[in-house]
Amino acid sequence: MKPLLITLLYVFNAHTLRAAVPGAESLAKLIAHEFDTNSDDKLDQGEWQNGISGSFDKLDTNRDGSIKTDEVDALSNDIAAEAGDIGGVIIVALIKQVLLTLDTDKDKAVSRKEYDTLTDGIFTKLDTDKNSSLTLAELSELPEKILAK
Ligand SMILES: [Ca+2]
Ligand SMILES: [Ca+2]
Ligand SMILES: [Ca+2]
Repeated sequence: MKPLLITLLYVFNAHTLRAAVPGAESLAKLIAHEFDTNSDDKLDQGEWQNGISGSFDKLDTNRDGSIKTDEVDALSNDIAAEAGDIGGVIIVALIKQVLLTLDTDKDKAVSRKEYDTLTDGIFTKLDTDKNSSLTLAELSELPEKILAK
């Protein structure tokens, strides 16, 4: 009896974790809104690359060539204006979490080079149906796919 219950709990937990990275959908909408230059509700590889590249400059508010978490905090108001107050808080937390995983040399700042790893592998990883474009649903997997690394 006990092992079965534990197994069920484990499966349930694993499922819940998988399904709910808080803010993932709001973040996906924000990214789509920023990156989707031809407004077809999908991101092709070019839109993704330009978007990622442009978002580095946006996040690097003091223009010193690296992103620190307090720079993300400084964008809280802008993000909240886009996603609502609660959505904003969750998205800011999520972006910081993603940035931490990109900081491979652990100097508490994300350099352009570290950030660029988002461009290279992630598009392919997110494009689950391999049609070279990302839907909102595919984009919602972003935090999970990065954080699960
Ligand atoms: Ca598009
Ligand atoms: Ca770093
Ligand atoms: Ca796709």
